[in-house]
Amino acid sequence: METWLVTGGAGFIGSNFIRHILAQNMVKIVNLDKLTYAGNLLSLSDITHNPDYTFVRGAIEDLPLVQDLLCRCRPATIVNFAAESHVDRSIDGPGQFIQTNIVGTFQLLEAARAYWLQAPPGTKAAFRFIHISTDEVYGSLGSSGRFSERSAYAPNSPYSASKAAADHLVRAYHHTYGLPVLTTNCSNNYGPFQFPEKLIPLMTLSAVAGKELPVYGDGGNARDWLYVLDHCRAIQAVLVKGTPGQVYNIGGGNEKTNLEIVHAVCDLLDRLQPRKDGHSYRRQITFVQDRPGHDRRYAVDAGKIRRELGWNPKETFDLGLRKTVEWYLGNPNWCRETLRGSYYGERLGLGTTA
Ligand code: NAD
Ligand code: TDX
Repeated sequence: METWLVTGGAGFIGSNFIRHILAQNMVKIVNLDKLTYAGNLLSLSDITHNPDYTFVRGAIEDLPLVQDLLCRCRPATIVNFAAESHVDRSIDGPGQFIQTNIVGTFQLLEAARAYWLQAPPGTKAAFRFIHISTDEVYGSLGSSGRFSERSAYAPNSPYSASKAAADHLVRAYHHTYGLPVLTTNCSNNYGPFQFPEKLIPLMTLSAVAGKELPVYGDGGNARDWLYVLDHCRAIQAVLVKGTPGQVYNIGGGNEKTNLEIVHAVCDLLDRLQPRKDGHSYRRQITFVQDRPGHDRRYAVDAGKIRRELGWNPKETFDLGLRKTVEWYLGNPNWCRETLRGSYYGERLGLGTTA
């Protein structure tokens, strides 16, 4: 059985990806994660004792550690999820985003290059480095159009700029050294195990806690939402069938304004766990100061991955959102433990802290 090294596997998408892959009983997974506030081993508690799974605590920018790990586990593939991922936090403190997303990706590429160069011919030919990135690198759209793989990079937040820099490094390692890399640029994910600082889990938990539901600006900013398992399936398709050096955009074709999302969450909660006073959770919606530099609209053209790799999203938004909201209601222990000591639903990203 071959081994895949997954970085950032204790986070939202990484933990879903590891569970999805291990269920297929065809590879061993080594998960390298620093366990920042966003990483939580509880998200993997059901697979901790799986003999095909190993956890290593460490940072992707720790070159000696990564070199040693590659030497010991001889992975066929590296999947790089590790990142600082929250736009609001990047506005308050960009430094960690530069460190992890840029320097970290660079160090991981360096370790991968050295490992790949001295690998035996069979391993060398089959090796893949897959870098998980975001549609936010393309900047903001007007009222029409979608991002394709040919769209120019125009990142607007420190988060998206750091992801863009990492994407360029990954690209350069293919162009210059021939490292067999693949990059995916995906739209907003939703689903179980997402840290409750992001829109959907934050609104769900704040609503049932009787708190305000802070909608930035006029609530008209639009995102293209994709269920996390559909993203995981897309990544696997890129790993198995993608062409090294290529970029694949991934999106749900499911564009919604933030206000539509918050309304949908409130309406679901009205059915699943009605407020005691009989009013709708929509009463708790509050329009608050906008996010600085807030991108107005993202929409992804996923035609290339559909055509070339045969991937299509399987989840409908209505069912995916219902599963997600039910999961948060049904896992109060995970929510409590994940948030403990690190985040209490407070407003982030006004850029007022230095
Ligand atoms: P997340 O914040 O939930 O998880 C990130 C994980 O990386 C955490 O477990 C954290 O502990 C770990 N980590 C952070 N710094 C590290 C370091 N230096 N070394 C090792 N591990 C480190 O993020 P996510 O939402 O799961 O996103 C995963 C990846 O997918 C990111 O690269 C992100 O940019 C990208 N992405 C996310 C979305 C989305 O909607 N969430 C969409 C497109 C792309
Ligand atoms: O309280 C809120 N109120 C609100 O109106 C929060 C937390 C967010 N918003 C808005 C801002 C965005 O327009 O909702 C939208 C979604 O916000 P986030 O959940 O913070 O996600 P976003 O900024 O779109 O970025 C996400 O998708 C792309 C991920 O965090 C990134 O890692 C990914 O690359």
